[in-house]
Amino acid sequence: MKHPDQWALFGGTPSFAQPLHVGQLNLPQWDQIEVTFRGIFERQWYTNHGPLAREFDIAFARHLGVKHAITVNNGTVALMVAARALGFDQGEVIVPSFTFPATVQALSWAGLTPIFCDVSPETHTLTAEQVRPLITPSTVAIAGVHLWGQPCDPEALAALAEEFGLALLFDAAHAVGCTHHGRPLGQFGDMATFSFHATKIVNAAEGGCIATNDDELAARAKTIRSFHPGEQYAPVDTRINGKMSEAQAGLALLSLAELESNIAANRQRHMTYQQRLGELPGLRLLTPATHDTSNYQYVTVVIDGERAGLCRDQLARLLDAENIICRRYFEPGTHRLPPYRDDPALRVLSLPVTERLCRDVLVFPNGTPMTEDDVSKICDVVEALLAQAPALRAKLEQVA
Ligand code: T4K
Repeated sequence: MKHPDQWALFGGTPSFAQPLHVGQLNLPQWDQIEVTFRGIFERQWYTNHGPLAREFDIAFARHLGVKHAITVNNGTVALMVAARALGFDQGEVIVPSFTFPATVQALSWAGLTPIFCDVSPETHTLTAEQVRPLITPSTVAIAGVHLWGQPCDPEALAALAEEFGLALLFDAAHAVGCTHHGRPLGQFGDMATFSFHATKIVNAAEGGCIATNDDELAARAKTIRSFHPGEQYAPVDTRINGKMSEAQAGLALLSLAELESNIAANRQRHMTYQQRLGELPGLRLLTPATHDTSNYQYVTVVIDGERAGLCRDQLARLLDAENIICRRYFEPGTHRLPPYRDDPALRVLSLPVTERLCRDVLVFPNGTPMTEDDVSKICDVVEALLAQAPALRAKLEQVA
């Protein structure tokens, strides 16, 4: 084991020669990419609802078991299009702050007013009990997030939405390949949106999708997604260029074909993390409930600084220097970011679980390029750092 002076933050050699980033990229084989891209160049058809984009719409709808999958150019645009497709010009939407800012900003972009709600400390998602007291006559929708691929109380929120006549939207950006009681998460709510960003389990470099079983919502979303005259399926006021390109769709199709094997490999690494880090005092790794399945892309650890000996920020700083590039998702909470933090009403907002998670959550690297040895080595480093916590705390104060 390294002596406290030998850690990279204090001048030693980093444990990894190259940075190991949180979002390890799940990439298909180069020869498959070459064949797909040759086809695009030969057809000379690069975008505007080309054959690969149409094929991916069908393939992803089949994968989710929904009637419509409307693919777009990223997960943020998927949220924007879905929020517009709900058809409200104004109104309040209950949404978590503990999420990527895109979830909330998309609602604002659509003219809706986000009402921030706290989340469950166990799942990091909204619950019906937390949402109910925030419903007012101005509420038009609930926007839950299946954060880290964890189901966001789908049945209870659906019942609540029905009771009050509200729309229910799920941001499922993290949830490709995740199920709840055997059903893909894209099947819950009026609409669910997905991301195929490079760091996601299905990687189209950039990409997104709106999934729905509702023909009317699908017609509106498809029309909003494109200015193309052949793509008018419903009367809408505003449209946007949200089309998925052929290059994105080609990558998405290849990546979707590898989904199951990527999940299996992620799961194996996740288990190693769980066995090693889950045993350490003060560390809690999020794992799916027995009736759920995950894509295991996110290795999310909640750190109790008192019990662990090092708080999240101290550990992240030491790991960073070792070239283990974890991320403090999602800090600060969206309610503490512009434009929301400048809203006087939000200054008194109390979101205790959100504040704690923003302070304590650290997401570790995972994804296909990583080996089991990488994971073991990361766990060795974490274990060794925590074992030396008192000495390292003192040293950290000196380099502050
Ligand atoms: N809803 C939720 C709940 C989301 O988490 C997201 C996005 C969205 C909606 C919106 O979906 P998109 O519009 O993005 O499709 C990253 C991703 O950019 C973002 O997609 C994701 N969530 C978020 C959780 O993570 P950043 O700001 O952390 O990205 P970045 O560039 O720092 O990348 C993370 C790490 O991945 C880097 O340290 C290095 C590595 N990386 C990244 C890229 C882009 C690579 O190795 N190669 C690459 O090409 O947001």
